[in-house]
Amino acid sequence: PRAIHLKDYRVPPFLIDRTELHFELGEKATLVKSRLSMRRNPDSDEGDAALQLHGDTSLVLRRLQLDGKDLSVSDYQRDDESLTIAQLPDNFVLECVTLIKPQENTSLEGLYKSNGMFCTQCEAEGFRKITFYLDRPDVMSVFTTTIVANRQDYPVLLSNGNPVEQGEQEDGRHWCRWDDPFKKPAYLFALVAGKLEQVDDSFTTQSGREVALRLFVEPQNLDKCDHALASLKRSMAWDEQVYGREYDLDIFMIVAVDHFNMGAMENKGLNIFNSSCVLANPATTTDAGFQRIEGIVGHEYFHNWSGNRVTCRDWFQLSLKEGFTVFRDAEFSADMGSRTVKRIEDVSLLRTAQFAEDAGPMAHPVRPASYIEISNFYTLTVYEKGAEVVRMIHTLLGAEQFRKGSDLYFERHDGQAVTTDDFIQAMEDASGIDLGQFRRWYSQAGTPVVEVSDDYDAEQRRYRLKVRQHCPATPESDSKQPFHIPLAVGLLDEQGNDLDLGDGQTTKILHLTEAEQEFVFEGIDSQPLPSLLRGFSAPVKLRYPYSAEQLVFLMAHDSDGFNRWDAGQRLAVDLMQGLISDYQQGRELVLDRSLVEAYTKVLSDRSLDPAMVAKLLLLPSEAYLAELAEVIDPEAIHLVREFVKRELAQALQGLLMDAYRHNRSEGDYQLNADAIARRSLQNAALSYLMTLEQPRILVLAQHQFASADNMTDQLAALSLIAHSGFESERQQALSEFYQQWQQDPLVVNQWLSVQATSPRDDSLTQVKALMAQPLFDLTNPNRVRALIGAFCGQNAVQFHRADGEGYRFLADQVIALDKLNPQIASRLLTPLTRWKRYDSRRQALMRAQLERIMAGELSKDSYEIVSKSLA
Ligand code: B3K
Ligand code: ZN
Repeated sequence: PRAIHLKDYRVPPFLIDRTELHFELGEKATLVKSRLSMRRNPDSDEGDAALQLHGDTSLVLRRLQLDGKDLSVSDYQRDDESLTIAQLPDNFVLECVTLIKPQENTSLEGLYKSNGMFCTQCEAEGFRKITFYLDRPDVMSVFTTTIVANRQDYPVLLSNGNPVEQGEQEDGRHWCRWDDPFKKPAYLFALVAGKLEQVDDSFTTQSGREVALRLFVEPQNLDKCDHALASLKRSMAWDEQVYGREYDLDIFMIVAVDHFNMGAMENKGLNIFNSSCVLANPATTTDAGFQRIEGIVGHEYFHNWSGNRVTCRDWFQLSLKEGFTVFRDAEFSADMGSRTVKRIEDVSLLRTAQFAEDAGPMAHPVRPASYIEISNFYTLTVYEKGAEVVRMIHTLLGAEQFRKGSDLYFERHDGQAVTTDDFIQAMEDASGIDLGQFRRWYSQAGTPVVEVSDDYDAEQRRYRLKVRQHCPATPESDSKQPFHIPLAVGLLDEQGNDLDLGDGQTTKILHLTEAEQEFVFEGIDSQPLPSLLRGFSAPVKLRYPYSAEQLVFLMAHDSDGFNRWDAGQRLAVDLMQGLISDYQQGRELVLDRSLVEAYTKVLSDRSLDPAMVAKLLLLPSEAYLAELAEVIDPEAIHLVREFVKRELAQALQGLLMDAYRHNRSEGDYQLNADAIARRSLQNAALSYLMTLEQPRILVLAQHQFASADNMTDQLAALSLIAHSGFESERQQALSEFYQQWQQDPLVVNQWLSVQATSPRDDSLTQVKALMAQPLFDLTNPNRVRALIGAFCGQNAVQFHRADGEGYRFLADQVIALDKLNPQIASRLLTPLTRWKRYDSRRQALMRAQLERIMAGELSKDSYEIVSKSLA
């Protein structure tokens, strides 16, 4: 497999003005007829270059016609990936008939079947599995799609745009034609055919146009549609208010499918969703699930402007649409719920998973410079770090100038395929602010480290911050230029009040642009305590030698909600790192009182939002502790975290019990911010209490499990009981839950994950046993993620068992899956790619499995990941 480089980009030599597609859907085979109105691109410098259409090996070419005349095999050349035709006129019509077999397509890319329904996934390069085409995002065309299928099995026939015509045939087949007036690249094409029910709604845009909203689901899911539709309407209103963006077609459709490689897809006017990211009701969906769905529905909807109306020139620019759209959906969620809680969740993900990616063998810039398989670059770096980069632009420009910039961007580039540089340029042009150095965030990989020290001169009433930045080497480059980092800073006085930093400002943005800089604050009456990187103003690792007392103080007083939480995290991390090394040295573990004191304050402070209390109580995750470790010791991390949790539970029993009782509501389920917050605190408290292994607490959990009227409470209780040492009770709860929910595949997935993430020593055996049951299906990515993904990715202590069986298990699964679904196989590999972070024994075991995978025949997807990991 060969790498593709950004520097080799050339404009397409041909354009496609019109694309007319005709699908004859069948059980044995599907015929795809295309009629492409093409011309040479006047902007191309490739002269009379041949036309090279993308086309997967699986396409069976039945007929090819140029301007109505048949072409014979000597008129074109075919290889594994393309079809080449030379000596073409400047304008022509190319017609092509291909035969494909969607029912055999387990890659879930291109046209495939899920539970008897036909559906498509074309991003990034799936359209070439449907027909021969210029399958690149800078070739934008107007599409008309006709779908013909048996009416009985496929009463619903959908594609992009507006339905314009339909009819019946004599043979029991019917057809429907769709017209999409907006030019789009092939990756936004979609087709769905199946026995689907629909729920209708509508939205009136700010200019008074009525848009029909339609959610299509399998009949058994009709009671799970309300939340997605309500989220969609909120998204549409939000994008009008915050970005001035109105929806453009008369109809917006969402389809839920069970077999899907990722969360959802923003196809023009016809979003296709993984059923797990759209279907919800209180009995089957947790609060986190509801919030996730709202965010994803928003994300896909927002793509209509940031992605579809303005799209990417090439796939190196992926973050142009993804980073920006994640930023948009995060702000949407922040506006719909608690801003601080949303920020805490996003930063937690970034600091654990994205920072780990940035420090691993697959590290790449937000705008990668090369790839072997683009599917491997739908990463936390492109999405989450990309969103942080857009957030920093927002910080540097301020809300008003940022809005001017986005307006200019959408206006200037509507209908175009552009680059991240075009985005920055629009921001610069609209605001007049220089983002020259800032652009390095797009081209340099790695997580910058920012080290801060300070001194205070009482006589001069002067406070100074010394700041140094550096960025560790990553595979693509050893030396990094300094980044432009907006560092948001506040200074607290002895009472914990913010100092005025000029003009009544209590938070100031310091512009770090050099490797070393000094910032001076004048007129400071006493030694202040700095609150640094407020709101996590840049995706960096911040170092400042805070003492435990200072952190406890910040936890109680910082006016920045994010930093209050982060002070608690720092305090806990410091203590736990000490305990991890105590454990490794065989010393007795003793928990320092500072954490107990801090948590006592948190639990006693009735003025705090319960959601915030729940977040403050959550100890740093094992994944975060691993990311911070020099050499990761999964066992020590797990045991120490459990120890700290138990010690805290012992010391705070009374307060935790109060928090549990006070926030628990039996019956009267509600889904609003207040109720969600209370449930989160209730379940956080129960999770601490369960570590005490007391029968009376077990009874509480069992009662909650049995009486719950919502999945949040039921699943929280199940997972605590299932991960406990109460043997018969855990088996009973697991089997009752399965009995109750076996008909609901999404809930069964949750049940699988609970077992896969159990820290008990028998969990690998359990996972294997579950895989052997008929309910498991290697061709269903949700099942694979729920069981194999959860075990390997979220159960560090068992995946990293000393005997290496976890690694062998993952390698076995990847080898089997790579033949069926390369995208899922290569995703699953992530935990093995981090082998360099472990002790030498584990390194050898992990490496051996990577080498075993490498020895077989591999997809491009897995080849890229494994070869880069071993390099
Ligand atoms: N754009 C899609 C992701 C497609 C992934 C293809 N391997 C979903 C999203 O980010 O909205
Ligand atoms: Zn997206």
